[in-house]
Amino acid sequence: ANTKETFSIKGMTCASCVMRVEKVVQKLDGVESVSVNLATNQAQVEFDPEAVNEQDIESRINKIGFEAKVKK
Ligand code: 9UX
Repeated sequence: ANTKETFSIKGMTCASCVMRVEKVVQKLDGVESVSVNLATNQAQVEFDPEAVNEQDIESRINKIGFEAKVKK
């Protein structure tokens, strides 16, 4: 079953940042959907926890220059 987690993301300053994050996260195997909110600096990601985990998602976002952390 898919799960949905919220991530806080530091460093996004424009709409293109949002697009960049959404594009790379959406491409990860196991990710069903991703929605980034620039105003709140948060992303909601729906994914299959058997295919991809929170750390994979954080790492992918960090790799393009932001600072992501899952919210517990
Ligand atoms: Mo906007 Mo973001 O000019 O990585 S794309 S700051």
